[in-house]
This record gives sequence, structure tokens and C-alpha cells, in this order.
Amino acid sequence: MTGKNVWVASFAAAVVIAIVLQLAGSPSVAANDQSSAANAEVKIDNFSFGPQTVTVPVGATVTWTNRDDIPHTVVSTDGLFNSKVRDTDEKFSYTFAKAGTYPYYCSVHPKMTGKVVVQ
Ligand SMILES: [Cu+2]
Repeated sequence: MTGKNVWVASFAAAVVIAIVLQLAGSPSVAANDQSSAANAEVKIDNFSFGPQTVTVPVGATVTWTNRDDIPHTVVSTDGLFNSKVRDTDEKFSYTFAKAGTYPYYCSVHPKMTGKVVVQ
């Protein structure tokens, strides 16, 4: 073996060791990405809000999307928010700044009800 070949061989060995150490030393990159769970999505489909109750932290934004083929609204029972009529695939969002329980309904179909719990 020439000196150059020894150097190449040891360099290659070092690269292999580095790769093995890196694979062994990175157990899970996605282990602590809890912050992305703050906001919530509610789907409107088949004359119902789903999930019917969503629980979010203070400051979270809830987005409703109308997946039904008829128009619906999202209206707070307490008057806090009031969407315009949402046609198919249209969205409505509201950001909840205070803790509490916020019931809502669809003003076109008042039997459609849901709840946002902010804590
Ligand atoms: Cu409706």
C-alpha cells in the first residue's frame, strides 16, 4: 500500500464511522413539535360540525371549512363571532383570546350546533 492509499482508506473509514454515529445519534427529529397543535380545524359536513367540540389553548385560531354541498354559517350563541354564509369549500376563522366555553350554531339550520372550549 502506498501512503496515499492508506490515507484514502482511513478517510473512507472515518466517513463510514461518522455516518454510523450520526444515524445512531439522531433518535427522532420530530420528538418535540407540540407547538403545531395549537390551532384547530372543524369540518362542516352532512349538516354537522365535526368534531362537535374542539378544545384549544388561549390564542388559538379555529378554522371552519364547509365540506357540505349546501351553504352554512358559524354563529356564536353569545354573539362573539358571526360568519357570513359559507358556500362549499369556503372557510371561516376566529381566534379565541380568552378562556371559556363558546357554543355556536348554524343560523340557516339552527339544529346544527358545536362548541369551542378554550383553556
Ligand atoms: Cu347549516
